Amino acid sequence: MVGSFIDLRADDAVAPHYRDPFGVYLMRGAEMWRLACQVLGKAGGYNKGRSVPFNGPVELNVVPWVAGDLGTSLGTATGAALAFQQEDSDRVCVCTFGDGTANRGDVHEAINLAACWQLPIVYVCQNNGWAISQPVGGYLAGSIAARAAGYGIPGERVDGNDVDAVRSSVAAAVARARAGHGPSLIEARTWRWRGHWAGDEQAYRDAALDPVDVEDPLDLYAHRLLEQGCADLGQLQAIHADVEAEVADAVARAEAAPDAGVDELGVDDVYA
Ligand SMILES: Cc1ncc(C[n+]2csc(CCOP(=O)(O)OP(=O)(O)O)c2C)c(N)n1
Repeated sequence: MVGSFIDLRADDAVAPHYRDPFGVYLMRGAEMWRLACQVLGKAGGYNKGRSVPFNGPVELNVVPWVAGDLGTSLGTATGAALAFQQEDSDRVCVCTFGDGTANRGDVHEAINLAACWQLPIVYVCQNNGWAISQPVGGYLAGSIAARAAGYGIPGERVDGNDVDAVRSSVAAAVARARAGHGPSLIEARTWRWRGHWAGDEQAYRDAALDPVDVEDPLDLYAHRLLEQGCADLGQLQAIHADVEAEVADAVARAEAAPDAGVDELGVDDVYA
């Protein structure tokens, strides 16, 4: 997620997979405590505590989630790219989605249209091996990156655990889109180490089948920083402690904030 979005301009659009929006909002300057308010149904959320909690401040150019219906976000993302093309601007859209989502019809329709119209968009599939309780082998026989050939666009598979690899692959595709050469499809291979949601007991999972040669992206990057002498262990531990304190503060502040009430149920933000 970080490698996909880190190099974009503020006026570029992002259309995040549902695991990504809060990270993207933070990268684009949103306040953590207000995002926590969104999860807790508090009036202080950018969405005023309304559903869907994924929707943050609109001015950050994060394509809003209009439904929890997976695959539809590729349609809105592709629409953003069409708007950029019609404006004659050099803005681009980067869209992330899962390997399960990749099999919705909407995904094919969106990418095909973007390819025909040479829209400025980069599609990044995060293939983490799972769709809730289903292992990827049960719903995907081929390769997502290889589908690109069928659309007539560039496709690439990258190590999704390596933030630098994702970053350079997305940067090349963004440069291409910005120059008017159309969309690309990137498949970032990773692994879902935890349950589908925080309380998922994962009774369906045989941990013995977890890959042994895959490193957690955060560990991999920490090791790289240490090896390259960019940071020492003490600095990395200090960053962890700072982040933990920041998250704890944000959650405590959100918990203490007022709940959304009748004032948040008005028609403002509904009609233009
Ligand atoms: C159209 C649709 N079908 C089913 C669901 C239920 N659902 C929610 S998350 C999910 C798994 C999606 O898997 P993937 O796209 O691989 O994303 P991941 O959870 O692995 O990040 C499913 C099937 C949904 N939200 N929308």
